Amino acid sequence: MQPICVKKVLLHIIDVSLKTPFTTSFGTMKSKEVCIVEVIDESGVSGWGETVTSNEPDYNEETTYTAVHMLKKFLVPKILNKEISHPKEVFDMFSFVKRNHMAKAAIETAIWDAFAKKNGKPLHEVIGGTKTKIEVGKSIGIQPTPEHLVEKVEQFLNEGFKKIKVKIAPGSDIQYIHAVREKYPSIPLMADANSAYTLNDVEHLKKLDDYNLIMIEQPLAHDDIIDHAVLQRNIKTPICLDESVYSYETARKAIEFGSCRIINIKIGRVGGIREAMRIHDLCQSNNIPVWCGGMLETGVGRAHNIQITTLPNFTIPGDTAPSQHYWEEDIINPEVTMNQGIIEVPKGIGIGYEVDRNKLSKKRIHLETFE
Ligand code: OSB
Ligand code: MG
Repeated sequence: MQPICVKKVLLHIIDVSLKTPFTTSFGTMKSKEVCIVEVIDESGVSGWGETVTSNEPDYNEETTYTAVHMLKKFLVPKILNKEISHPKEVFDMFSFVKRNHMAKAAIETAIWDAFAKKNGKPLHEVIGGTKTKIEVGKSIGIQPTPEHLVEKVEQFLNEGFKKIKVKIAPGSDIQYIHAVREKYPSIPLMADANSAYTLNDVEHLKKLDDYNLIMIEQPLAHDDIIDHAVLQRNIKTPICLDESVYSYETARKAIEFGSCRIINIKIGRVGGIREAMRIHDLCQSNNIPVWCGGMLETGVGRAHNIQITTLPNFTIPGDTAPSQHYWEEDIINPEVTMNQGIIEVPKGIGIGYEVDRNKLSKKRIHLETFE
């Protein structure tokens, strides 16, 4: 495979508004600024990545502007004009920067895209993914009442989604899950707490064991694996970790400790495709199923999510819903579409979707160029 040398990097900071505000245990998001990273190599090929951050440091410590700062000051200078023989080297090139995984992943994923395009291959082929279709679930934010939630669940089941994920928080949990289960006793159903509980809530969380959930995602602190291991010994529902598995090492420790039985892999949270693949392989050899989480991405981040989900141990439907669920108009062509809960993996080179430069520039509030 041909190496790649990035000659130019563009940071397109765009402002996007969700069609429907999304409420989690940490708040409601209506719109956000994100940074779309474009890398251009010496032959003029563009590769694309996305910071998957939002305006607030509420999911983890990063925000769009901390990511932009890290990119400008440290990450872009590190890769500019360097010959990179394979994008799997980029993760280690960034090891001089602690954490800031979403900033790193934004540019690392762009380099993977450019490398795949330069070598005339779809990205999933470069990473060894084999699926041609992927199954999709729907993540539903906290609703005003359980009745509102049941209505949404009905709508999404009718659209064909293969899994329903319900956001929960203290005060909006058992009664919501109860209402959904009463109407739908056997659908694949799970809850995501986004770190809203503590070990003081063990007795309360035990009540979820009555609802045959496929998992509860990140019930305890965003950076914890110890208390999760204690909780897992006390509840039957499998725990899935999201926030607190931010690296291969945290995945290894969580598995060894028994802190979870399932892992949600997000490319941004772990610092890029290379690390996401290592976590995928580790989970596979430990019989820990994985699925691809979402961060309400635009089409660029979503396209990468689709590509990584082609790896074989992504056996649970991911949160990679179609573009029209998030945006009036996405920034890629074609938009991501779904048929009865299935997305066809695009056959085109790189991420398989084209960035629409008109739509990108309409939403752009700031552009920075480095060469
Ligand atoms: O915890 O998975 C999460 C959205 C923003 C931040 C964190 C999470 C989420 C979602 C939405 O659940 C997933 C999506 O549809 O993109
Ligand atoms: Mg989550």
